[in-house]
Amino acid sequence: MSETSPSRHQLLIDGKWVDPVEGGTVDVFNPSTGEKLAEIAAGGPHDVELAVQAARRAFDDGPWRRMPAEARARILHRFADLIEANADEIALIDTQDCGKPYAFIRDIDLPNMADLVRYMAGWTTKLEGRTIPLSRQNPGDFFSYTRRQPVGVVAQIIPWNGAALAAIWKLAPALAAGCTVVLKPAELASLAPLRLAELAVEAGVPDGVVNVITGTGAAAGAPLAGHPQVDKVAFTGSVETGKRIVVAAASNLSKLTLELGGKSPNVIYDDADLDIAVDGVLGAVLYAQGEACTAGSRLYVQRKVYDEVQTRIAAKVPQIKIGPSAERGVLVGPMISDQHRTKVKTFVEGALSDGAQIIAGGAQTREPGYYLEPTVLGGVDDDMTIAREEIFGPVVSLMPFDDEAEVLRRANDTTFGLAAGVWTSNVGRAHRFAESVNAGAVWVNCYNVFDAALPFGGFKQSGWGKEMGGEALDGYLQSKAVTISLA
Ligand code: TXE
Repeated sequence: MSETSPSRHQLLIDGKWVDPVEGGTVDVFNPSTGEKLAEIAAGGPHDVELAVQAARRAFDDGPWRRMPAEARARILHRFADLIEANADEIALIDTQDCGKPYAFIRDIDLPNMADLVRYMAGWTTKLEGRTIPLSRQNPGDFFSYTRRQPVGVVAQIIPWNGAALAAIWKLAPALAAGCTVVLKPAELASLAPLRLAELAVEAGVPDGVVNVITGTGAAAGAPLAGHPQVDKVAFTGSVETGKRIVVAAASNLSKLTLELGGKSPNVIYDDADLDIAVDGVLGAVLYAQGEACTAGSRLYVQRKVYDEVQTRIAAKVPQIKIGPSAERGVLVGPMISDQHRTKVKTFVEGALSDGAQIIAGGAQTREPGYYLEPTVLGGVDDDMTIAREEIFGPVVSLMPFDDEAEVLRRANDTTFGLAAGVWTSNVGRAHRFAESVNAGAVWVNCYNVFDAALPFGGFKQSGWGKEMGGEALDGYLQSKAVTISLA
């Protein structure tokens, strides 16, 4: 893929690459340079219709859900092998498309993606039901058992931050369960999901099992989310769009899982190892330049070490390498778009006019590309917008606290509940925090540790259901109770 000659991409429907019925393309830009990178197909309602019909046929009449589980597992293992064999290329495509630093995609996301596909391949042969003795019948009169069966045609709508990873977090459990899929990547970053779908087909996934409709949320996402032939919608993105998806899915009462935003607290106690904690909390918010749902954007520091932590952070921020996401050693790449950069800058300006001060950085921009310097803010109150809303950029608010009860109350004073971090050498304190914080993922003396086997998903307005782990499969299976008279 060259930055000088933009690539062109079609839709994947029923195993074939096709142009959208009504034609049209969406331009895609490399956020590191601002140059046009690609043209993706502008899918619309007609294309959604064809893709859903293909997925419907593949589910109702095709071999995918009927083949021996071991055969489905083999195809998934081949898919994982292909992801590994093409890891450099997928990472390059994704970094150019979404601006997440190459090393993070290549060394963290890609291994997790291959792991997850293999992990889910392992589950295909273990989707067991139960035998259940009926409580009001004589044991010899009836035999009852449950079967776990795929939920059906699944619409998967994913965001632009770490698009390759997002696609696999969605595809792997759906395919393992035996569902068929229509995937709608974000219009800002569709290229890695398209390449992954191509690899799924190459691995032997039958026609119609994986379909990809690119295009905007309004033209492609909305008709897909509300389509009457879709049995389940799985969405990752903003809370605002998540609520629209709930309304759309409600028209058919489709099943729904949601992975939404966060405003995650990160807590440093005065007994923490500050050498580890300071690097850890910076990584927690600067990972993927803050364009991560788990970004630890509320940093609570116990008063005794507050000045020390502030001084150390202020010394480290200027040393962080910002630059083109494909460049070696870059830790902070560009924002996804100029529009998003402006949104993040506006949050910082708003905080300053609310009375916050800049401790380090300052949301300076540089050209070309959509860069934004990491910014650390002090003097932030819990009630300020900067401390309440998801910023989705490299911005962190530093706030002092005095005791355990206070910081727990403040950590939980949010509509979100995705992730939380705590840095302490006191084991009891760590466990008390983990027990009491309202978040789906809690990290102790570490942050952003993900694993194929570990369920991930939020409390409160951060979402419904889980990605990864055995629990992810629950979103793609339904249980059927069968009762046989033995009379
Ligand atoms: O997200 P959207 P956007 C947050 C983050 C960011 C803000 C806006 O704060 O600044 O959201 O980002 C599709 N029906 N997060 O606008 O709209 C859309 O095409 C069906 C946090 O990019 O949520 C894309 O494929 N689909 C989040 C997907 O939804 C629709 C990750 C996500 O886009 C649709 C992303 C509709 N009506 C953004 N409208 C996280 N926490 O991980 C849009 N889409």
